[in-house]
Amino acid sequence: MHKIAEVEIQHDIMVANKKLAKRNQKILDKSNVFAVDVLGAIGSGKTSLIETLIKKMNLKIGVIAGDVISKFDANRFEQYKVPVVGLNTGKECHLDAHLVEHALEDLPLEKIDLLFIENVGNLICPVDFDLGSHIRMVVVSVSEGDDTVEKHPLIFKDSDLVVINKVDIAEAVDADEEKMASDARMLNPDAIVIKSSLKTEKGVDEIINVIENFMNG
Ligand SMILES: Nc1nc2c(ncn2[C@@H]2O[C@H](COP(=O)(O)OP(=O)(O)O)[C@@H](O)[C@H]2O)c(=O)[nH]1
Ligand SMILES: [Mg+2]
Repeated sequence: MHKIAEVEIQHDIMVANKKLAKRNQKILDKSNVFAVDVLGAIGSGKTSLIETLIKKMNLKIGVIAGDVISKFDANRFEQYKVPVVGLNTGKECHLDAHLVEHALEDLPLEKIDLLFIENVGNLICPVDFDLGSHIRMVVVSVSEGDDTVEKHPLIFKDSDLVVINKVDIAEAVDADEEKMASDARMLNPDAIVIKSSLKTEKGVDEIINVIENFMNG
């Protein structure tokens, strides 16, 4: 009995979140904002990648930065003078569409072409919570271990762009970046898989091209 009630509540939450996510996407579309949900473990390089893209992309960029507490990542983005809203999730391990709805109210959407939403760092909880973004980009670093992709199939099945990051240190951590890329391709043949290093900027132009192609439909 107890279990059935829990499952029902969970189901209701998911249905409500889906509805809000659809509404978020309508709000974004009305202002011609393309949104990317940026997923990945703590330390995989999500903030660093968004910072690199802010510097290199010739577009008006905005950011929603999810942090468990405080405004750690939001403060990092603020130095680039782009519109930023920091969201705190407290004990929750993912953003949800309701939190993002409030962040959208605080952003000057008319002045943004491309919105990055940095989700809370982990490869599990955010999967089921659609935020209303147009694509999902997952960043996984070689230092998480080259079995990380195959161990977390759902997030890779559900992402449009997979970035295998920190390839500059692959040898030092005995990781096979090719295995990670081929695991991702096997799990999701439709996803675009790019190997990157934010230290050498390997793969960054490719990531930019892919995001721009998605934006142009
Ligand atoms: N060597 C190397 N370090 C990286 C790379 N990308 C990010 N880092 C470092 O990894 C750490 C975590 O990066 P961060 O962007 O904060 O990760 P996040 O938690 O996913 O947002 C920082 O010290 C970055 O400088 C990379 O491609 N190569
Ligand atoms: Mg971060």
